[in-house]
Order: sequence, then structure tokens, then C-alpha cells
Amino acid sequence: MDTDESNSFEPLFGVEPSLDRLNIKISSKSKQKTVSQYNVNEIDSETFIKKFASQKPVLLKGFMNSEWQSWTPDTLCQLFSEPLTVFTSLDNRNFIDNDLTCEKVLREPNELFDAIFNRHSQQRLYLRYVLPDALLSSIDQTPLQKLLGRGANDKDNTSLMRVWIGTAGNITPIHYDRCHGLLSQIYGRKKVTLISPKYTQDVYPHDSHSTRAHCSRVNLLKWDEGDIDQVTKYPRFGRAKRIEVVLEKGDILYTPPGWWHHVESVTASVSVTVPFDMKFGDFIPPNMII
Ligand SMILES: O=C(O)CCC(=O)C(=O)O
Repeated sequence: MDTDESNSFEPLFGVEPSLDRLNIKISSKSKQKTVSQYNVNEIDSETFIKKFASQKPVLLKGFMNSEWQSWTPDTLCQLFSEPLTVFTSLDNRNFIDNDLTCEKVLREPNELFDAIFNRHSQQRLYLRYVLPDALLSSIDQTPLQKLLGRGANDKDNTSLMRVWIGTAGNITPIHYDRCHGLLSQIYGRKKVTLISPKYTQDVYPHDSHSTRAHCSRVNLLKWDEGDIDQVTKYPRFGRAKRIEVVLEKGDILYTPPGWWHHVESVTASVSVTVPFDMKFGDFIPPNMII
């Protein structure tokens, strides 16, 4: 099942494939229902807080600009001198931080980045790492800081930033987070499918007492392929309205707490997650609301 997909990898770092070539299906459903989108000078902090924070996802275009030279495979190799712990996926597709779906392996940085960006491996790999200072300093955070109404040197924020570097085809399966999500794209493309918390019962979360309570049992790709097991077990998933967003270099997607999301790396990808208001506050996970 994975081999066809892996043949659609783009060969070289720096080559940005077009959506047509990637054969992304933008369904009529997602055309009708999409997220609001703003360019960098079109939205201020007040509007963001009033209209979106905690309520609706929003796509922020051109909010995460980085000096590209700092992020090439060569510079990445120099920044990470020790062997790195990376995830492999048991089905070579789905990655969630869980022993049931992933294994940790050690890779030399040059071997890892070569495998990710030059397709020198059929094995999918996902690195999640604290953002090194050298990369952090190459990002212009001013637009985002203004939007969030923070000081530019907010240490709490930056020390919690994580970089996600992975092969094309990696999937983070349907789950929700309890904190606000700011997923920013540095290189390549990701397709994010969002589902409102109001459809929680149609998403079939794992048992509310389990450590996977924030994860859905549905395998979205298999369900869409009509996999008989998936469709039979999870018939109501068809009712859950989906919103599809393609994240490109420079974009940030804001996802409110409790919104279900499924993330697929369309190409080899580098993203940074920016924590915003990590306190859970009064947020009650959707599957815990009686
Ligand atoms: O980019 C990914 O693969 C997953 C990111 C995600 O789920 C998140 O930031 O909450």
C-alpha cells in the first residue's frame, strides 16, 4: 500500500512540487467549508483573540519566515552532531507518540537527513526535537508575537518550540490537543484535516480513561478507501464535517484546543510547533463532556 505513495516523493531538497503533480484531491466538501485565511498584515491581535482563539482554526499566511540557508540538510547535519533518536512507524505510515504505533531508532544526522530529503530510504522517519537556538534565531517571530500579543523574548514560548522533520507520506493520525496549536511550515507541504469538537462522537475516540483518549480509532486514509473493517466499525465517521487545509512554506495553522486534526506530510517536511498558552485552563476534552 505504501509503495505507490513513496514513488510520489519529490527527489530533491528545494524542489517544491505543484499540487497537481501531487494529485491532491481537494474535495467539493472541503471547497465549501474551509478556514479563514489572512496574510501577515491583514489581522491584528484583537481580531485574532476575538474571532479565533479557542473557537475556530485560522490559516495565517506568511507568518513564519526563516532564513532558508540555515535549514539545508548540510546545515542541519552540522547542528546535530550526535546520533539522533527518531521515530519509525510500525505500519510505515502513522506516527503518534505511542509504543503501539512507533519505535524509536538512532540515526546519524547525515544518514537521517539524506534519507528524508534525498529519498534514500523507503522507511518513513519522523524527528521531533527541541528547536536548536541556531534555527530559532533564523526565524522572524515578530509577526507571530504581535498577533499573540507577546513580548519578542518570551522565553517560555521559545523553549517549548519543537521542530518536526520527516519523510513524505508521514501521518499524524486523528487526535486533539488540550493546548492551542500553532503549526508552522518551514519547508515542504502538509495537508491538515480538521474536525470540530462538535463531531466528537462521530470520530470514535479511544476510551476516556485510556492514555489514548485524545486519539480517534478511525484510520482516515483507510476509511476513505472504503476499507470494509473501518467503514463497518466506524459508520458515523462519514457525518463528521471535515475541513482540509494545505500548509505551505511560511504558513501557520492555528488549531484551537479540542479540535480533531489529522496531518499528512505531502512532501518531505520541516515544521515548527509553537506553544501558545500551554495552560489547560478550563478546557474540558470533548469526549469527557457528558
Ligand atoms: O505535523 C504533524 O505531523 C503533527 C502536528 C500536530 O499534530 C500538532 O502540532 O498538534
